[in-house]
This record gives sequence, C-alpha cells and structure tokens, in this order.
Amino acid sequence: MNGGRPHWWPVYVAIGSNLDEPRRQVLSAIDALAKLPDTRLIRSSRLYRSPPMDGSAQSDYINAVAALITQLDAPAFLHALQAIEKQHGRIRDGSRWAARTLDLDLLVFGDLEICNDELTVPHPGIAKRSFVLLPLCEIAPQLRIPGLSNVEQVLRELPADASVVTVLDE
Ligand code: A4P
Ligand code: MG
Repeated sequence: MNGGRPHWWPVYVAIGSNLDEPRRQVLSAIDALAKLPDTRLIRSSRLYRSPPMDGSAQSDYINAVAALITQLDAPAFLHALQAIEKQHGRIRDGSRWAARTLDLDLLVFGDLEICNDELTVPHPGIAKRSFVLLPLCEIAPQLRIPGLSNVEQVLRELPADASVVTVLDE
C-alpha cells in the first residue's frame, strides 16, 4: 500500500529525427515531453548525429534521450508518445525504418518487462544502438536495464560495427 498516493515511474525515451530540420524536431519533442500530463522531465541529453543504421541513402539522424518520471501507466505513456509524433508530422507509411520527422521509442519503463502486440520494454534495440546508448549513458550511466546490465556495461559490449555517432554543438 502506498496510502493511495500515485506511483511515479522513472522512464527513458529515445528521440530521433532525420527529416524537416531534425535538430528543431528533437528540441521541440523534448519541450512536448516536458508538457505531458502527470509527467516531469528530469534531464535530457545533448544531441547526437549519426548516419542511418541500415546504411541507406537517407539523411543523417539527430538523436537524444530524455529521462522523465510519470504517473501514467505504460500503455497510456506510449499513446502520449505517439500523439507527440503525430503533432510533429510523423506519417507512418507502413515501411520499417522509413525517414521520419520524429520517432519516439520508449526505452525503459521503471523495472517493468513488457512484451505484447503494442509494446515491448525494455526496447529490444537498446543493446545494439550506439545512437541510443551514448546519450543514455550521458544522463544515466548506472541505470540498470531490466533483463540486461547497467548502461555503462551494455555500452562497453556494443558491437564494433555500430554506427559512428558524434555530438552536436560542442
Ligand atoms: N512498439 C513496441 N514497443 C515499443 C516501444 N518500446 N517504443 C510498437 C515505441 N513503440 C513501440 O513503431 C512501430 C510499433 O512499435 C508501434 O506501433 C508501437 O506500438 P513505429 O515507430 O511506428 O515504427 P518504426 O519506428 O519505423 O519501427 P521501429 O522498429 O521502432 O524503428 P526503429 O527501431 O525505431 O528504427 N538510424 C539512426 N542513426 N538513428 C535512428 O534514430 N532510427 C531508425 C528507426 C532507423 N535508423 C536509425 C534511427
Ligand atoms: Mg519507433
């Protein structure tokens, strides 16, 4: 029992864009995350640039990670992320890894491990993606990713062929 007080979940969100002024899209997404109901933005990482991970001819991506706490449950939080994507002009044409104005992936939702048709957390791509692990390690190196180890450790084990990521604005 917690005396009826709502629970605040710590959550981590990956932000990515490679269309229509990606830097502006990512900064605007961070603002929108900070304004979600029953949610507080705790920290956001610097912005990182990298080529598309499938090696396609699309433009470079800008990525960042945000740490928040929320009273929403996991499905409600995912729907809130999808609403922000939509406000930023995200069009889903059904093709995987298509260029996009904004992609918000829920990386970690507290200590929960969820796998259903709509939502998988922790996000299954975390351990393979330098453009997720580098910004996540900047803001939460000691975070334990349920089912894996802590972020620093996962980053050390990243395959050598992961995309080359550079920090913007340094
Ligand atoms: N879904 C399930 N679990 C989650 C979760 N943890 N977070 C479902 C968010 N969504 C989750 O997502 C498809 C469905 O996944 C949703 O309906 C949701 O219910 P989507 O955003 O429509 O599809 P997507 O983003 O095209 O596919 P996916 O697999 O999420 O793509 P990725 O893996 O996000 O990859 N290269 C660089 N350098 N940087 C990038 O950011 N991003 C991608 C997209 C490709 N290459 C990249 C980058
Ligand atoms: Mg996505």
